[in-house]
Amino acid sequence: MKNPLPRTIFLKDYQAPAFLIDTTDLRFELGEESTRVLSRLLMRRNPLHLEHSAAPLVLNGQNMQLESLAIDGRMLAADEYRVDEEFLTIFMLPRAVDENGAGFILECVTVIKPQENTSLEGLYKSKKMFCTQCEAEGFRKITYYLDRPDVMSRFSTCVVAEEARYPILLSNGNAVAQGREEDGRHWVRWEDPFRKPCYLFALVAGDLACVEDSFTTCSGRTITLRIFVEDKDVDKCDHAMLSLKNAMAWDEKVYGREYDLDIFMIVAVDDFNMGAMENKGLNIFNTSCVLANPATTTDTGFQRVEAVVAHEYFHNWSGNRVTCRDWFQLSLKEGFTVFRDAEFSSDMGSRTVKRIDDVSFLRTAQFAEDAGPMAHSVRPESYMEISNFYTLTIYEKGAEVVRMIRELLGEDAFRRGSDLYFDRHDGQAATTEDFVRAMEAASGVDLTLFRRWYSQAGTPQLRVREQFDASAQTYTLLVEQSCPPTPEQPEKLPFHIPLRMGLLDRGGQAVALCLQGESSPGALERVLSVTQASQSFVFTGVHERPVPSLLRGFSAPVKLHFDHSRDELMFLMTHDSDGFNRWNAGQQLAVGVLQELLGDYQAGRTLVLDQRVVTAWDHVLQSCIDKCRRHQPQDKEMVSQLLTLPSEAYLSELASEIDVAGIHAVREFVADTLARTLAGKFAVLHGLHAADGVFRADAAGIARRALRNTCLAYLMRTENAHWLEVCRRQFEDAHNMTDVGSALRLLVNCELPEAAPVRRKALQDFYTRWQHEALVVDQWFSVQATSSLPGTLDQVLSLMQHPAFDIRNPNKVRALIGAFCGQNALHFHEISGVGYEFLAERILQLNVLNPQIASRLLTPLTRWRKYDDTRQRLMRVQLQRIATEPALSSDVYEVVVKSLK
Ligand code: B3K
Ligand code: ZN
Repeated sequence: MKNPLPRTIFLKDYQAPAFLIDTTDLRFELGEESTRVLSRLLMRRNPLHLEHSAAPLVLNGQNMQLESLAIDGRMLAADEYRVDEEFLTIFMLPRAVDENGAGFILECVTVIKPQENTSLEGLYKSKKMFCTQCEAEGFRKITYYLDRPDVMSRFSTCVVAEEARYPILLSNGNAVAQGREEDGRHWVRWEDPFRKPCYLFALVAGDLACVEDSFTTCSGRTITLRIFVEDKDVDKCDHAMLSLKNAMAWDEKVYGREYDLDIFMIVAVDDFNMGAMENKGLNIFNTSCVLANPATTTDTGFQRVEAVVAHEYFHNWSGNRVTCRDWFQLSLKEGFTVFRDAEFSSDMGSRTVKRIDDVSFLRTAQFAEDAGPMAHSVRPESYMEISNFYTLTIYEKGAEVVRMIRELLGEDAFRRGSDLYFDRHDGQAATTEDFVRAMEAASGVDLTLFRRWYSQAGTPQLRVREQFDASAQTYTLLVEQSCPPTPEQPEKLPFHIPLRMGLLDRGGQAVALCLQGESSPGALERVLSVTQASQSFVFTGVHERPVPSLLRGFSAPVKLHFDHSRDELMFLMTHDSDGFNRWNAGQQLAVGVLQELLGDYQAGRTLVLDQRVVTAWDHVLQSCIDKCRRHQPQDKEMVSQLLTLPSEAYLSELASEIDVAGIHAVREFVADTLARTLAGKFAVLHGLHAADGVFRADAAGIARRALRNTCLAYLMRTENAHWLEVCRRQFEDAHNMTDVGSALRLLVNCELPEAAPVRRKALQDFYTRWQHEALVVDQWFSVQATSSLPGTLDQVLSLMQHPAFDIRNPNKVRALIGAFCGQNALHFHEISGVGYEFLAERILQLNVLNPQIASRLLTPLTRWRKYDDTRQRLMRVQLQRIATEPALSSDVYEVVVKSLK
């Protein structure tokens, strides 16, 4: 446990490190009781440090026992240093170190207990395997060190362990020597030729099977690729391996980045706080982000594996070769790398659907974060616990910021900018400012105002109005921007917003866009640079009032308001040349209708669905059916997206006060009405995409399953027992988890009385069949935790007693507790407050075991301001209850205190 009143760290206080570590030689003696860590550091004073030759040597270190300490071979006496909860301070250094900057060797032996480390940070055991997680500040739980990313060192690591239990011993870089000792132990020595910060250090020891392949780089080097998993999982590595090879080829082609070591390893572990970690040459992954086969993994699961494998691989350049100067720069590597992996996924599958998925996620979850008590900018000014800043803002909004730079620069200049950035900063610890400067230098584009995206939090609002002057043949867009206050930032300056847009004439054709004062004929699409609080763009030569298509491809992470009529939205749904905006028009149509219905619902009026929604959905169905019959190509995954109503989470984010039950009720009403009215066409489309017995993991296969299951979900709403039977058969007969899981989800949420026994049997059979596959059991937990039927909390409570549940395993916690509290608004926000009490109890329990997981789980409670008075009070009571706990981790403390402010 850390200091109960954590310090706030400020970006403005950044100072270069007082010491440097040129080389780091480590020896790990792994044992069943404890582990000894011998460290030998070649250090010297940093000539760039302000207080050169005065500062004492202060090393970070926590939860460890110091066995011995020596400088240049001389053991230090107890009065020559001080050890406290967080630091090892050495007062006197040899004279030559202070007088002429000479190097010295610091040797230190510490003892740690990985077996007792439930925080899953530092060195810990997952099942029978030793593994590490050092980012951000886990290395200090392994040995005393300068645990900060701007201290880069050359590492060598000797891992020693009992050979029978731990035949595989891994660390970063290349294995350079190995041997056996007489007592049954063996050892392997690894050397990493690249300097790196300690957060990229990794070690693994275990009894693991290995799947091996190779990749030949653009310069002809052969790289050995190894994925280490438990023996039973070797049949689930093909997809990760293929994704890795695709990612390696893509990074060469799109960014000119070649892999640098001779070996690249991935290890899968069961107990892991996040998705994966990009340690140099030795990525460590949550099993959920590596293992995939059709029987156990949904299509979404496959896509996640591909994205995460690529993301971690891409970090080798954007993160490892060029790393972060300090943790305020986290988005330098995360935002850029998320952008890179999103582009990769777009190239591997449907670009439009990938964008739709990403924007949906951003607009619900990141916008909510930006409007909540933990809102922070992409480059935060301060933090108490850095683990709390691995957020959607740093990752997802950070990626949007990079995407906007590309919008403003264009593809070619962006690539020149990224080349320059890698060139200039290879081997360095850099800042977001370095990144922006390289982009400016390579393009000549001035990003002065654009930099505000890094320093200002909150989601900008863009209000756009139009004016058409028939006599002058001008069409004007009046753009106004503002940004709501966020903690510590009451006022905001205007952002530099790239607004990609086009105009459609009444026939649906693109209008040439010629801005006043320009002479060229005008492109059919352009990116307007919005930089002021209020600004007009006048287009000339416009003969009739056009329909504007704004923010194409979601060119900036803003909330756009434009008063499109419902008829115009329907027009855009069919005619917009931008796929994202076609989808978005349908969503906006549905949002408007749903919001209106919510007003009716709250006023007790009868609900009547605007016929235009039915017409729009009918049109999507019919044109898909027509194209299928004529065997015309179409993006069917996109069709399935077009048929999906805005989520309750998105509607909640848009609401000023969230009416959980009302939102649920009106969305159900619209979905039920669409299902009833269009049942015939849903049935035809379902029939056209019936399972054909062949499983294809490619884009066409994924789209086919998505469409089939979207149709089935509507058909299940028709309360026709036939579809219940179809669903039951799909559950029993399908051989892939996408179809099995979708059917199970539908059964679990089906309100028909005759569904109850089918549901019970399905859940039972599913568990019996998959009890030995932890990741499938996670799906079983989460499908039950997210059920909208009554009694779900009781079910969750009883599942917590299930032998398969383990509160120490983050995947299980996320699948059951996280899913209930974060994805089941209807039950979590039940008006008695039992959901809130349930969560507070889990937080207190996890605060001790795993503070990072506890703090993440807290999110739904922190959003109390968005609810009615009764719920606000109940949520705050639980937050206060957590706040009074005496031994709060810094992770939970920071979130609780900030959300109560
Ligand atoms: N860089 C890691 C995240 C580490 C989180 C530490 N609390 C994974 C990633 O973003 O690739
Ligand atoms: Zn990352």
